[in-house]
Amino acid sequence: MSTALITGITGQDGQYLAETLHAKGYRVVGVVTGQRNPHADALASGLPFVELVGGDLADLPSLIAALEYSQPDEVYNLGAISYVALSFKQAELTANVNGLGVLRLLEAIRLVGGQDNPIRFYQASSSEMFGKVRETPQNELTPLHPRSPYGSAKVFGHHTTVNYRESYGLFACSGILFNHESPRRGLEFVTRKVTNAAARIALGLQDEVALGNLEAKRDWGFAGDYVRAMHLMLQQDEPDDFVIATGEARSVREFVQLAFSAAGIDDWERHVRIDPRFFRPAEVDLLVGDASKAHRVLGWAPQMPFETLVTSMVAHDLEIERRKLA
Ligand code: F7E
Repeated sequence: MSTALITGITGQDGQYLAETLHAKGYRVVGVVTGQRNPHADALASGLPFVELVGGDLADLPSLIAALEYSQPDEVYNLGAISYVALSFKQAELTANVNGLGVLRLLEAIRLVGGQDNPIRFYQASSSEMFGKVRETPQNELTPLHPRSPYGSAKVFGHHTTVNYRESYGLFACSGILFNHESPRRGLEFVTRKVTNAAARIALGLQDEVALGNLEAKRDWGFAGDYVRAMHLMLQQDEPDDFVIATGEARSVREFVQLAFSAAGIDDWERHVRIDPRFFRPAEVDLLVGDASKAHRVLGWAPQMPFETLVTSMVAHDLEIERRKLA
């Protein structure tokens, strides 16, 4: 039985990855941060097969202890401050967790794994690293130009992963994932914020939603498809970096339109208020990925079409909000 250690286990991707690995027969150990972490309680009831261990990406000794306890074959580093807007307000913390946290975890793996280190490492890199894009679509060789403390910290984590692979021969992979969503997405991200608002407006529970830049374009896929790629990367003969994306860009405006229409609302513009608070100091205007290397080498392809993703998120939010009403 293989063991996987996952940081960020309480997040959207952590949960999908835990389910995917459990279905493959893995023992899954999740790192949880903090004292009486409320997400850990929810996880214990939602995914009872996950073993929890305390640890924090800001604390090297705790990472060493988590590795010594779990003795993993594979480590997936999904832990991060993942909300780009928050990273502008807590830039130092973001650099510490999303940037230095990767270095700490790699050092811990080097220490615990010893000479012929068998531990395989996955780093959750991000399309936010492309920022002010130099070419479209973006691939593994596209120059990086981050536009936020989040993006800058992810660039550090990405290069550190490559560096540990090249310097110490670690089996370390970096997955450059474009936006990926699901009904489990946090309400602070634009997709879930919109599907939740559309559901609540359709049910008469609220009248409007405040949004920022509707013209930004993103390549939105389904998180359940993307965690399969993470696992595939660690099953290859050689470690490498891969872009994971659908190759299709849509604007926030298109997303809103589709979500509202899925909730049965045609005049979406009447319900959307533009609020400058949701604009970012520097915006990433367009992200769209070229995942042909992942198709060729990993045999990976996204399965869920964009329309299905949006309608399933709206359906889920309608169900949750109806249940609250009952
Ligand atoms: O914003 C615009 C906003 O916060 C998407 C994270 O998973 O993907 C995610 O980062 C776009 C931006 O995601 C609102 O300005 C307009 O252009 O959903 P988001 P993100 O920043 O793209 C990458 C790949 C990651 O790695 C990150 O961890 O939507 N937008 N109005 C808004 N965004 C939010 N959140 N709220 C608004 O009201």
